[in-house]
Amino acid sequence: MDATLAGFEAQGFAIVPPTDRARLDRLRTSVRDLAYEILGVAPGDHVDADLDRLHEHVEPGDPATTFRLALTRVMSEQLDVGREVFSSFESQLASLVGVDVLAQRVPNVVFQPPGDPRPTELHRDAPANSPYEVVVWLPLVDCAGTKSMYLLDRSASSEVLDFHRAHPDDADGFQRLLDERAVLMDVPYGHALLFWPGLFHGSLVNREADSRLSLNIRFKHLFAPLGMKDPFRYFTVLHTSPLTRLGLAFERAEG
Ligand SMILES: O=C(O)CCC(=O)C(=O)O
Ligand SMILES: [Fe+2]
Repeated sequence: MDATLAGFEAQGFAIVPPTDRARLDRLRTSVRDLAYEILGVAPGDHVDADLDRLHEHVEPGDPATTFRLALTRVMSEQLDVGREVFSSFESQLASLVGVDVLAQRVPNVVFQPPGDPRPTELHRDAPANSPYEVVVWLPLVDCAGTKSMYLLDRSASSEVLDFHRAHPDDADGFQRLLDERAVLMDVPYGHALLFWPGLFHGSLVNREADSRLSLNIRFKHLFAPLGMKDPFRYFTVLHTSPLTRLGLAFERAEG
């Protein structure tokens, strides 16, 4: 197994460097180009600064949401984000989901300009998503503090769930426990946070000086149990092994 995944099973997450940094850099530059095309602004010479300063061209609130949705659409039309992300982190992702891989068809784009009033509420992705998926949370700028996302590791996620089940009406106690256990992830650009969908996570209002632009996209083994999402709309087949292709052809022929 890839050594950078040490701790993934115990904690439910790992922050890992890419297998192919050049590929990740090309993806980020393409996203910057598409973002600036949507805004009708000429990009500068530094991709980091262009993305960190997106808030200079987009207001928080509704305009930020409109921009995010437009960027999601052009990215899914013009880029093969699933393939680029999988290849950029291939050594870790193949260790987790194997070589018969489904990729989320349309990645989620998160844009959090400073002060944006709509952070991500506390949630966990499973059971709506399958607990056999891995989430790749990919910052396109350096993310730390309130510009990032908070996560509760495996034991903290179990603890808050147990607390909620034992004291369903104690909202203050729940919030106190959450504040104690949630950790804002420090994920510099050039890394990805890989996490298991059973972990609780969310974000706060971005109180830092710069914008957050991040993607999140899920991968699973073709034959692992599904969650509640329609597999044919939500996922696309990214890769199959020669053996799997023989098996699928056999099943089709045997009807
Ligand atoms: O980036 C965020 O604020 C939330 C992302 C999220 O919920 C996810 O990746 O599953
Ligand atoms: Fe999530």
